[in-house]
Amino acid sequence: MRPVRAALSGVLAGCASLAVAELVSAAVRPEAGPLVAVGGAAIDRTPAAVKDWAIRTFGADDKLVLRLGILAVLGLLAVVLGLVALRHRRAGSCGVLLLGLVGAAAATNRPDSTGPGDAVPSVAGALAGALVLHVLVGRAGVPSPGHDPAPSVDGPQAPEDPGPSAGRGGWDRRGFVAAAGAVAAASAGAGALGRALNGTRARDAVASRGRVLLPAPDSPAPAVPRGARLRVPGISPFVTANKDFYRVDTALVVPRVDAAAWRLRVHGRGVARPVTLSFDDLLRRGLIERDITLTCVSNEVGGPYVGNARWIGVPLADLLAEAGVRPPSAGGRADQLVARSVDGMTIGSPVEELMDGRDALLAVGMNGEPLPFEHGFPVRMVVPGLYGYVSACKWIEDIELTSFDAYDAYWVRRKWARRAPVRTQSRIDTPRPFARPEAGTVMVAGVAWAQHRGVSKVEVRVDDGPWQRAGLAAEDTRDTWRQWSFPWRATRGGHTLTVRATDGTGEVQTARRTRTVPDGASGRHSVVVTVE
Ligand SMILES: Nc1nc2c(c(=O)[nH]1)N[C@H]1C(S)=C(S)[C@@H](COP(=O)(O)O)O[C@H]1N2
Ligand SMILES: [Mo]
Repeated sequence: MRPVRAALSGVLAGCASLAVAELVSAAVRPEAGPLVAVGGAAIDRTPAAVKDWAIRTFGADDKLVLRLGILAVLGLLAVVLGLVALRHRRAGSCGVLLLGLVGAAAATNRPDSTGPGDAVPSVAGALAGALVLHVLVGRAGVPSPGHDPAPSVDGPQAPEDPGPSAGRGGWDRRGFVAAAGAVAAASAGAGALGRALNGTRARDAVASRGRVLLPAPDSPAPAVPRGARLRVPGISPFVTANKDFYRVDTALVVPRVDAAAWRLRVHGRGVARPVTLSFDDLLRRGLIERDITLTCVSNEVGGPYVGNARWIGVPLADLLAEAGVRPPSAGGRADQLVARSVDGMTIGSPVEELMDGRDALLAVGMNGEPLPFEHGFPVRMVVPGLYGYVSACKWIEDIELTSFDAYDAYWVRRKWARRAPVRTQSRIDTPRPFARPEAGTVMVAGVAWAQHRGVSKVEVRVDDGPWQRAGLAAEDTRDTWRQWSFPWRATRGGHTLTVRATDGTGEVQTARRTRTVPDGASGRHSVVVTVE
């Protein structure tokens, strides 16, 4: 039974480590905790293909899966270290300290690290874990002479080796159980306290969001034309509700930023008048309201990472112009704007497009409420026509003007393209793949998007038949998607439905299939159904 006790000692040491680290991270920074730091480092080091696969397979649960994975690995390591400690008590504790160093290295190397202090939670946790392992393994494995008269009664036994017969009385059962129980209770207490303390920071942010009153926009969005919404069951709603809006980011813990303490700095090349703005400064600038469809470059053909919302925000181009920034075509010295978030994300956008008259926004509102935390509270960028990874920085706190030659942002360092306008795409929402509709008229319907160029036509093809024009819902703006529908006279048997869109410039959506890396998937969406 000694190995079981040793393994248990290892796991308890692991729990004590994490609990102490959580508690100490409340005093340092919640983001400096080892789980968050190691998870973040893992996300940053994951190859694009694996990340894409994770997003595809686990969707919004990808981060939960990562956390559980890290915990599983840690649990395994804890068991191994417990067993090691049984033979070499010091080596086990050294192993725990080494793991602590890994956590410390991850925490101090995070892009949002504020300095060497970020190592403290991991180091403190490791010290606690090493001590716990040392003490517990001592109790689990070594007979305590004072309590153990057994060897002399049962027969000749080496005192170093209690052996099976000495098992019952050969180790300090009561001592071990008491120590293990104390460690478990203390860990639970420290962990809970740490969580609660970390939670109070979030509470300031939640309170600040609760206090936000969005002013009425100086330039409201025109009402969505009545004909923009089709009444077809199964079609994506024209406006995506905040709770249904896709979420793609690298944040293992959603940043909770206190709007009262938030500042945005605008500086860099060609910025004649650098500024730092508070949240209230932004709200005072006069807001505009626009419907804009946002798309992720990781969206597969037919995929779910696209959504349409009504945003409220400050026109970014005006702010840049006031700071003295000129677009490259007007002699400006910077062709890239790098937006930085509170969690260290960097997103690079072309200055030319940001200032070409489109509604590039520093958004503060989404569908009539302050930005949800998941979508970037208090402020994020939204730019019509550019994929999110080159335009839509959430939790933004810094804007630096530079050049594409001088700086590669986060995703560009990971093989994604520097510039990435949204590709023309169309999606069949209904019928669903492998549906079994009845013969007769079946409504085929979905959405099509080509932000900032607009969608001028959608066509549907049944099997290898001719392309047939679908009915297009009215256009809201060329920055939003358009619903479409096609009443199909469905005949019995298996059929393949394919869709293609034409953008506002007359260009037809290509049939050429490409992967999402480096600048967005192309190709046409098909759905196979069996008509009964
Ligand atoms: N700070 C930060 N901003 C970010 C990201 C991120 O990982 N971190 N991801 C970007 C990507 S890839 C996309 S597609 C959009 C998604 O915005 P949403 O999650 O609000 O839909 O946010 C962008 N902004
Ligand atoms: Mo994205």
